[in-house]
Amino acid sequence: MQTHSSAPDALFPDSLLIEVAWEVCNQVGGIYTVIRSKVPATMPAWGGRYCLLGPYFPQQAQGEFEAYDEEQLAGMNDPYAQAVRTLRSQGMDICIGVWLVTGRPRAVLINPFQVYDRLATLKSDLWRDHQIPAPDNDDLLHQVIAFGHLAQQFIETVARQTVDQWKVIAHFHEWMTGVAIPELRRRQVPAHLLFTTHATLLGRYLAMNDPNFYDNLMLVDWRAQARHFNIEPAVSMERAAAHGSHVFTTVSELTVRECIYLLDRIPDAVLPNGLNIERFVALHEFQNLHKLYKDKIHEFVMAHFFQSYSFDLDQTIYLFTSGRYEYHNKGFDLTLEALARLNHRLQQSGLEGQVVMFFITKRPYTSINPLVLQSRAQLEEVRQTCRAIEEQVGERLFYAAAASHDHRLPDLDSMVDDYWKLRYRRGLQSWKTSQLPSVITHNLVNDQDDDILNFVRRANLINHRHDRVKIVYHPDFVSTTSPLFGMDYGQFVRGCHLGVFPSYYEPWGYTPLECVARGVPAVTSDLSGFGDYVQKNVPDHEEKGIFVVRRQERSFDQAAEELTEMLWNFVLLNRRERITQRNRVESSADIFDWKNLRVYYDRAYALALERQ
Ligand code: G6P
Ligand code: 1S3
Repeated sequence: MQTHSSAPDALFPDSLLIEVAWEVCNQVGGIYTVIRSKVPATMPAWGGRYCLLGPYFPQQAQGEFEAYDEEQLAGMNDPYAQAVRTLRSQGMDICIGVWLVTGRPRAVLINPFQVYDRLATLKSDLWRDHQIPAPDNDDLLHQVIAFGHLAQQFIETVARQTVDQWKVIAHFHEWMTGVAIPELRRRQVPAHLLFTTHATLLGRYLAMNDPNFYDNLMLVDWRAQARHFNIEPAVSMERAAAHGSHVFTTVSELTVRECIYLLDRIPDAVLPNGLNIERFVALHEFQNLHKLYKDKIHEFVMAHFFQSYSFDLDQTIYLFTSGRYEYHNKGFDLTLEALARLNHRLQQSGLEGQVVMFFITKRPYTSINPLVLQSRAQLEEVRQTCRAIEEQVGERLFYAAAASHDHRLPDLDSMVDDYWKLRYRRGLQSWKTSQLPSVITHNLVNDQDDDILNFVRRANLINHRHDRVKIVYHPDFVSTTSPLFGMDYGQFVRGCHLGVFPSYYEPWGYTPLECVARGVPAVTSDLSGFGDYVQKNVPDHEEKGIFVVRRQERSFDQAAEELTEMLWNFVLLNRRERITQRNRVESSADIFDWKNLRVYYDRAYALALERQ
């Protein structure tokens, strides 16, 4: 890469782009999705001029990062390889290679622990030069400070070595990497710096603790609150990054307000999050997958409920919510309230059918509930017996048919050996129980203080036979290795009918978008960045299966009633209507493809190039 880029899609052909994130080759949460899913849309525009930068954690990087060996590195002539060689010659532990994700971008990873012996100096420099305090015993902050220092050195090396040839854009995500920004400015490094915050630290804490968060936002004394929550160092880093960057951005209009009042800088731009939307060539393909994975969910439901009582699976609707366990912020409280109301309405209505609601989240647990596991094993035993009987009857019926003279169906019962009849009866006898199906699938470390469990106990929504809304609380993420579902999260989403995410605090919120990308309708709220974006930019979004609960300036009760109404209307749809709706959802997903949303990033880069 000696000359400036001439690729047909190339943007800013005289610039390099370094995107810095804690989650490069290191999956922690939503920012991993942003960075990773954006790569396929970024590479055509930037190609070899694009480089990701993140901390090196061998456990995490293993399997998704392939480092270049010495020989490969020696033969490379681009600015990133040159900078890595320079820094290595100075003793830095830094590697360059390929992130093994779709698009295969270049990545540079730096081990933060290599400067731990100099932490005291790094911390006192941070305080002296930028008034950022750092505590003694916080390992995450130590990693952040160490990585920030090393990232600053890498970017400075690239920028100074290429100053005559390239303009360098360095784009930092979240405060953990943004801590490098103030020092890059102090040292007047010739680079154009962007900082994107994906939430404000204080915003998240306040929203969790203040029921009137949005009303009180204007009045927050940031330092006093940061001290109150014991997060002053991290908040100071976030503020320094926001103020030090040439272009400051966030992910939604909602977070803009937080930035103004909690970080004291108006963002220059909003960069909404997208996905790499992959569509099947044949439309019916994703509908077939829905059926396939719904059948797997049916298996779980049979094992979980039919031990106590049965219902018609063909008339059962699967709803789910998922996300980190932030009971109030993620809207679990509102969802439960609406489910209780829906249950009541369905009971009164005389309509057929069931609703099963899954809460998929993560809580400390000791084990999977042994009774839940046992039920699954016993049902499997019943299935084996049924298969053996099926085989025996099949063989004998075939023989009887061939030998038959009167063409009449013989007595099938007489074709089953007593052994299998007994085994069938015993299997069912030992499986069936009079106990209610458990709400939760695992034994929690703290069952008594769990908000979801306390709600269902209070509301008596505990899977009675007569309840028309049943609850399954799975306090672990769904994965292929999970013995209860045995499928990955994406497959589980496909098998459900509706995702429910009426968050109270959600800067963006990928969960409803992940539903839409798979053709599954979803509920979001106007207090989530995604919902707010949909309301403003997607006409007829309800037609397209994206439902936005209005929570801004509305009481909990009003929002719960609106959500109940939405769920009720959904439950009333017949199969044909659901299939049509899924088709519409799936075809609207393109709006959120990075190919369409990358333009927001491009504009921010253009603005950064104008500023220095
Ligand atoms: C998909 C399948 C159909 C199936 C339907 C069930 O569309 O292609 O074969 O009947 O799903 O839809 P439902 O909304 O009832 O799960
Ligand atoms: C943040 O992750 P979170 O779940 O802590 O960033 C995500 C990506 O921008 C965003 O979707 C989410 O709302 C934020 O909260």
